[in-house]
Amino acid sequence: MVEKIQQVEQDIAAAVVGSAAELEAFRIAYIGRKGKIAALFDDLKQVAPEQRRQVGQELNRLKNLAQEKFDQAQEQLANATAESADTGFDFTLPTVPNTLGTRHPLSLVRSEIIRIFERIGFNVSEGPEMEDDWHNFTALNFPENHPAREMQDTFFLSQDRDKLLRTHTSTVQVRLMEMQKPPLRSIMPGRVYRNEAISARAHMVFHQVEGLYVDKNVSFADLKQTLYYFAKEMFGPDTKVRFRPSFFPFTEPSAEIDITCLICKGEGCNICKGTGWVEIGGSGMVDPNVLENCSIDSETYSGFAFGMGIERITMLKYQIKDLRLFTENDVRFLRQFKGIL
Ligand code: 2NL
Repeated sequence: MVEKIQQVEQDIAAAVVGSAAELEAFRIAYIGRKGKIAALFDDLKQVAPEQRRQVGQELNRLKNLAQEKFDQAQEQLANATAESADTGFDFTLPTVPNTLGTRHPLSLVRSEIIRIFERIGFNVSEGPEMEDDWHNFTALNFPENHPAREMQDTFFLSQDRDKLLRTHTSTVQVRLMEMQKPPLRSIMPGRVYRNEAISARAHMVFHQVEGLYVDKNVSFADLKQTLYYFAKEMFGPDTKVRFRPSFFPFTEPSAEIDITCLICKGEGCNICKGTGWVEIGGSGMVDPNVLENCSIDSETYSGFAFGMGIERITMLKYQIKDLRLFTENDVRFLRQFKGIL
């Protein structure tokens, strides 16, 4: 019996278990229920009782030896398989970061303006950027050869000056009034063009939003309340609004719209030049001549209109000091608007 145990121990030490097949053969030969060690345990019954304890201990030692060899070989084999499964990818490399883009601040503010006006029943209208004299000037009550036409620094596209790049989005309001009859409640955001030198405060391409409300009995009180509501929604509930008398060819009476300076809260700073107020746009009651030019009866209907610069509102809201940042596409600027919808 002792000799048999020694023989099996030598066989185990000599066994080659380098492959999955060899390992399985080893398991069946030594560890399995029909293997050599199990057979030796069966033989234990025939051993003389006074030796049985010692032989039993030897057999247990042999059993553990076989199991250890099996476990070690199995682990080595598993590691070797993982290494050889080479896919050509290096899974230890860092990942390429999937960076989200950001919306342009002008686009953010444009959307916010639309949302604010949509809540009080305004829809959005759009029109062409290349216009004619009628929609940009004549229908809007600009007299022929009037200096106001020169003041707009128009980019003309034709010799006869009848093709031009729109200088305001009022052109869309004219088209709307020509095509649809009151009640009309619409805002017109869009790109406009003026032949000006580029600086921190001016650009030849910029964005406007104009609004128009035409119906029976529309009054200046409606205009004021609409713009109060807009200013509080856009700039915060503490914002105050004031109207200053002004002149536009297409409105009568006309008023410029100021809000309390967001930077100093009305105390006076360099943004508001010490006045505590900043201008955000112009407004007024639509001139009856403009309504008639668009075949709307000015005896029955009245309306108000307003216009604001989207760049100006964005600069005030986000405290941006130079207009040129909007067109330079410097990602250090653009990335600051991350996560804002
Ligand atoms: C400004 C001033 C304004 C309007 C735009 C308008 C349009 C029609 C009739 C009457 Cl069709 N008015 N638009 C009225 C007053 C002011 O814009 O400073 N914009 C940046």
